[in-house]
Amino acid sequence: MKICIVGAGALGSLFGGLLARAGMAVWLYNPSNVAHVHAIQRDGVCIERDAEIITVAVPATTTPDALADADLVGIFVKAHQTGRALEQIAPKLNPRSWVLSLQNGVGMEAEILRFVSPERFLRGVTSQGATLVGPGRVRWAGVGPTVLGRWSGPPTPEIDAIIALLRSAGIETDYSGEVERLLWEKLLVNCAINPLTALFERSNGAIVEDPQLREVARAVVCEALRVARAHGVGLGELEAIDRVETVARRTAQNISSMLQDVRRGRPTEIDYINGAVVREGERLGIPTPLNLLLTKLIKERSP
Ligand code: KPL
Repeated sequence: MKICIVGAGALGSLFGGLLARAGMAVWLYNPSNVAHVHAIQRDGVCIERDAEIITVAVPATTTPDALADADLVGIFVKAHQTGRALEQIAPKLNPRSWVLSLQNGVGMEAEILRFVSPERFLRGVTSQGATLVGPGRVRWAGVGPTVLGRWSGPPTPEIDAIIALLRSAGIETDYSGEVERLLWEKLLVNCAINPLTALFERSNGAIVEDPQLREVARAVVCEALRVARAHGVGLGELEAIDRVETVARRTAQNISSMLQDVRRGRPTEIDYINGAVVREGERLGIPTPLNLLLTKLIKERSP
């Protein structure tokens, strides 16, 4: 199976590197971070985990040609870059390829579905934590489950094969028939961890270690949960809080993707995370003042 990773940044390079290490034919595509691509071409992807360093040779490229005969295309660009990335790859995209998005947030699916049939679209979530620490170098800062489902249609043996190959690469992966619920459950995690770690410049562990941040995070989760219930999330408040805090503990050393973006002066995914909760809350008539406040504060801090 040939796999092409679109948007090989921290998480994309981690997934691509692990799949290549397990013997898959993987291509990493990143048209904007040329230094990262050149470092991978020269030295391979370097995955740092605690004291261990895994170096894997993977072809990397700034052009989308490798997509033409890919069996699986992984979309790892930031949520707000989805439309542009899909426009760039569309001429090369093979209609028979499976397209998998494990992106944070909700709302970018429409951009993917402009070019990909809903039957070939796999959407999921991952709690793996990764940070780009330099060109070609990724810190694998947290291990967590990956769950994916088919946007439209029943599971197929091909999807089972994709899950099996992710597992064989050491990426714990399961299938879900309830993609929307899955996305909103993960959104609860990102709603609390991402903006608070970005605003207070803390690693994920602060969400459980700092009593004040913990209290605010819990209030943000409970507020977002009222909106998430309309999307199939059946968790009680304590369960939702527990999910968020478990991820914060498991990725305690990780710098959230939003803090990484703020530090680099890049746009964040806030419109697809807390901003999505606010928009859905407005539509449903559910007030979301905390999520609105966090959205505004993050926008003050990023371009
Ligand atoms: O998804 C993440 C992110 O940083 O965007 C978590 C799970 C919070 C890991 O850092």
